[in-house]
Amino acid sequence: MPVLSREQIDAFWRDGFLMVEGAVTPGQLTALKADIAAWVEESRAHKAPFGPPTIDGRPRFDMGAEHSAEKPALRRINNPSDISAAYRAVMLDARTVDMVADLVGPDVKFHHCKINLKLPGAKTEVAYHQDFAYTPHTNDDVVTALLFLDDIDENNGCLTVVPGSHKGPMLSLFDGERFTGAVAAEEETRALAASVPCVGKAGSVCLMHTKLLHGSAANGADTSRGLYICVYTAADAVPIARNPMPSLNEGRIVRGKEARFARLNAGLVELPKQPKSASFFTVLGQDSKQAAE
Ligand SMILES: O=C(O)CCC(=O)C(=O)O
Repeated sequence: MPVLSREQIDAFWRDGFLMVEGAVTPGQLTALKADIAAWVEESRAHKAPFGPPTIDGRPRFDMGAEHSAEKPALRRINNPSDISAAYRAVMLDARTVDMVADLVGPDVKFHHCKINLKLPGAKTEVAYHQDFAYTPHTNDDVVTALLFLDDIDENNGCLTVVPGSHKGPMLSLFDGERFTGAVAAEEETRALAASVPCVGKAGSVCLMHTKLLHGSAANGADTSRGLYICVYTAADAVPIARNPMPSLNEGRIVRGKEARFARLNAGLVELPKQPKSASFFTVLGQDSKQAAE
C-alpha cells in the first residue's frame, strides 16, 4: 500500500523535494530525542571529537569550536543507527522508509545516516551542495530523508533548497584541485536567491532528491535544530565512490529484495575526496573543538 499520494510523488519529481508531516510515531520521536539529550549531556565532558569510533576509526561525535561544558555545541553524530536501538529502528522500518519505497522502490537499500545538530546559538553552517557529489552512484535514484527532531523554522538554521535544481547540472565541489565540499561562491549566491526554506514540526520529514542543491545557515535562535538524515537508494544503484561514512548496515535491503543488476546512467561523474576528520564541517572550514584550545 503506497504511503504517498500520486500528487506527492509527482511533486517530489517536479521539485526535487517533498515535505511530509508525521513521518514517525510520537513514540519513535520521543526515543530519538531522549538519545540526543543523553549525547548532549555526555559531550559536556569532552574537549575534542570522541567515540565510540565509527567502523573506519573516526570519532562518532563531533563538536563545533565554540563547544564548552557550559554551552555544548555537539553538531554531528555519525551513523547513530550503529549505536542506538531507537535510531536503528527508525532507519530500518519507519514510515519514512515506506515513503522512500514509493519514490524509488519497491527495492530499497540503506547507504548511511547521521545527525546534524544545531544547538541554540550554534555556528554550524552547511554550504550549498548536491549530495550526489559526495555519494555518487551508478544511477541517481537516491533519496536523502531528513527527519526533523525539533520544530524547525526560518530562525533556527532550517534547511534551504533550490526547487527543480535536481534536474541539473551537477555543480563541482572542487576549487581547482582542492575538494572544498561546497559549490563556487557565485553558484551559492544564485542558489541563495532561488532557495525556499523547509520548515515544519518535529516528526516531519523532508525527502530530498540526491541532486537537489541545498544548504543551511547557522542557528540564531534559542531553540535546538536537529535532523536525523538517512540516505537510501534504489537497490540497483551501486556506489561508485567509497562511503564517506561507512556503517555496519551499509547495503542493507530495507524494502523489497536485492538487485541482480546495477543500473547505469550515462555521463561523467566527478569523484569526491574522502574525509579524514570526524565530520565534513571541517572540510567546509569549520574546525572541530580541539583539546589544546
Ligand atoms: O544539516 C543541514 O542543514 C543539511 C544537511 C546536509 O546538507 C547534508 O547532510 O547533506
